[in-house]
Amino acid sequence: MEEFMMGKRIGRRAVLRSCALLLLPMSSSLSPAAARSQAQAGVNDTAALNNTGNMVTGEITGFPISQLDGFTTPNNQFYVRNHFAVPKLTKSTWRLKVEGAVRHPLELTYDQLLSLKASSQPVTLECAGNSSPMLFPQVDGLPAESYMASNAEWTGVPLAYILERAGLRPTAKEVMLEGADAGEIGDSRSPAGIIHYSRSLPIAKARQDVLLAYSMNGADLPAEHGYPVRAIVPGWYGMASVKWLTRINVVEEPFRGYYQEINYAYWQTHDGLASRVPITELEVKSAIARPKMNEVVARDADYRIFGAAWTGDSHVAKVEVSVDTGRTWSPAKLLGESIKNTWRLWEFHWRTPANAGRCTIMCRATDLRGRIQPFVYDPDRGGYMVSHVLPVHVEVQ
Ligand SMILES: Nc1nc2c(c(=O)[nH]1)N[C@H]1C(S)=C(S)[C@@H](COP(=O)(O)O)O[C@H]1N2
Ligand SMILES: [Mo]
Repeated sequence: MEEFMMGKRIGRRAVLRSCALLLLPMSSSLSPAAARSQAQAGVNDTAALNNTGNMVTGEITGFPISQLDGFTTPNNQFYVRNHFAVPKLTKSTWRLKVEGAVRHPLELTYDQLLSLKASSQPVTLECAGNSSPMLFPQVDGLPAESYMASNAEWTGVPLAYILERAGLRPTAKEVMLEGADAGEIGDSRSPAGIIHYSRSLPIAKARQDVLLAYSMNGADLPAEHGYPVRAIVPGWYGMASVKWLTRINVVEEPFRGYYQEINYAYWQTHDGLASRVPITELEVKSAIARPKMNEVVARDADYRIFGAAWTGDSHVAKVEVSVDTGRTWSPAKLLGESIKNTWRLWEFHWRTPANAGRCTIMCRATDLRGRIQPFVYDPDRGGYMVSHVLPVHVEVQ
């Protein structure tokens, strides 16, 4: 069937594509196999991503969440998710084109962007594929070491200002952001040729709080995080924050690109009709940084359980902890102040059991919109948006 659909383009590549389909029934940014080997290695594992042959060179590097100790993730620990090779861009040759349904198409240089009024804001990014290895019990524990979420202070120019200067036409519907990175994806659901990484935002979101960032924690963006300029879309999953941004295209129809509708999209069913919906806002979620999965803790001792919690377009209202496999829950202490679109650190002082044995710890966040983490995963999310309660098992000795 695959070969039939491919028409004339049957060959080695088509065969590889069929295999890839069999191996990857779910549309996940982090395939089970890739996630597993990446988590085991605990380091960059580009080879694991080449599951369709040798056409795509991506990178997945997690943040070792057990090392969480402050609000801000250092740049060299911030998780990395790239779909193609990092493009080699320079400040002097970088240009940002703004075109489409605008009155005044623009082409900005880096210096021009820097001359505009800047704003700074901490924003937590989480990849829509974060925690997807947790869906597979046989890899119990691995994601605790490799988290696809991190927090940084970003500085740049509000996208709203650029759109205002370009002058949106009344017909403008969405703002498509395109990266300089490109490649051939090579699965049966992708175009055959080379495509750029691109995502779109509704006009309202584009004008609300999106930043065209050139600085991360006070330094130039590192190459792998989008040097010299990237978008930061607060409160949305990471796929919206397009790196190596070089083109903004204001479109009059909903954008239906690969990373909009095929990848980073999921099924929603209304009235018995399932339709494909792009992933947007973050779900409410909490993570246990310590103890680590399968950590050995002393019995009858004080232990500080520590973690982070975040949500989209709201604030974390509370985090609860259970140390008895979900039977009883107690409030954790939320640390620092609540800053919108960033994670909130929390702690819970636990008196460990008097007797040795295995113990299951869970945490569960609720936001001010009343959203609470569920206990089960909705399979229509296709491996993305893994936000249900995830247990951590420890050995009491
Ligand atoms: N141009 C471009 N932008 C991109 C991506 C990409 O591959 N290319 N990956 C996206 C995804 S899926 C995520 S989760 C975030 C990751 O940002 P980070 O690598 O700085 O953590 O970037 C997003 N922006
Ligand atoms: Mo992502």
